[in-house]
Amino acid sequence: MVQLTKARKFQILNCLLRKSVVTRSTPCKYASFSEVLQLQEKQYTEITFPLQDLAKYLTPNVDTSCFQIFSPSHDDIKIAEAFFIPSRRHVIDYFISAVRIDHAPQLSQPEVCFLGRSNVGKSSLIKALFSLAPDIEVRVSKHPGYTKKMNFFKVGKLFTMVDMPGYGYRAPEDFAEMVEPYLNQRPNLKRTFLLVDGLIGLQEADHIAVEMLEEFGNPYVLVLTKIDKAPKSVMAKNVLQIQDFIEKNTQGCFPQIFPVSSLYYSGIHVLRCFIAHVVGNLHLSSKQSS
Ligand SMILES: Nc1nc2c(ncn2[C@@H]2O[C@H](COP(=O)(O)OP(=O)(O)O)[C@@H](O)[C@H]2O)c(=O)[nH]1
Ligand SMILES: [Mg+2]
Repeated sequence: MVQLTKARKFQILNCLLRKSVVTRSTPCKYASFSEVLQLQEKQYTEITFPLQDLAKYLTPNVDTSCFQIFSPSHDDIKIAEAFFIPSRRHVIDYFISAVRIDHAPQLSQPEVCFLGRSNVGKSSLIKALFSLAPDIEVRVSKHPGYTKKMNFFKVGKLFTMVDMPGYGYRAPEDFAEMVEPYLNQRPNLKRTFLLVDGLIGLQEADHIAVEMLEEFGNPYVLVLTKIDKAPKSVMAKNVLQIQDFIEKNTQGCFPQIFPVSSLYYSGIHVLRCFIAHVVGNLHLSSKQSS
């Protein structure tokens, strides 16, 4: 019988994993910030600063000071966007998948990961962030929540983005298998983006993820997904509830929530800017905390 080397087995495993559905980003009209800048103010604010847009749906006594902690200038957003545009010298592409933490590549670049329940919109968000690199392949499993793997994407030599396996009804077991060892052992992990469904808000499994991030002392950010599906009143209620939760129960969570729509690119430009900032590639023109 032919003996396979460890490297060859790993190569075959990766080939098998690549047999999931492959989707490519389709560049959308508003994928680039220069297009958004052409819009009327109302639409510009909706797409660029969805949280600030929401402020007008709240009663005047509501504290919105957390809405603008990270509020980059146009120049900051444009500079950050350049990191997400591929070129011959700055290759942005899918790198590798890993089904176990000891299969994860050892990388020295800073890393950010996207964590959340199955179907919350992790892969779609990564696709939207990479929409200026239309050739990139973002894999969406045929059976949501079935294939448990981490997908690594390289952004040139600058940083790595990781699409984490989704957790769901098997939440504690899913965490123990892969998410927990990754969060606990990844030395170059700079920030975890924990995705929460904008229509539903925080759920039981999200609370487990928050407890884990708090326990390990990992800095993290809450991202509210699919905001195009949520009526503004529902989103306002969820934003305020989550903000209250962050303030009262967390230490490592960034106080500002990032609402996004991967379909309409709302919140995507500012999120690119935040990522570029936390991985150390962007020094903002105005003083911001992160
Ligand atoms: N309307 C809307 N649908 C979204 C958005 N993001 C993701 N979806 C849909 O939600 C489903 C799950 O998305 P996916 O990215 O595969 O979730 P994942 O399992 O967390 O990676 C897919 O049908 C997406 O098309 C969004 O911003 N708006
Ligand atoms: Mg996915």
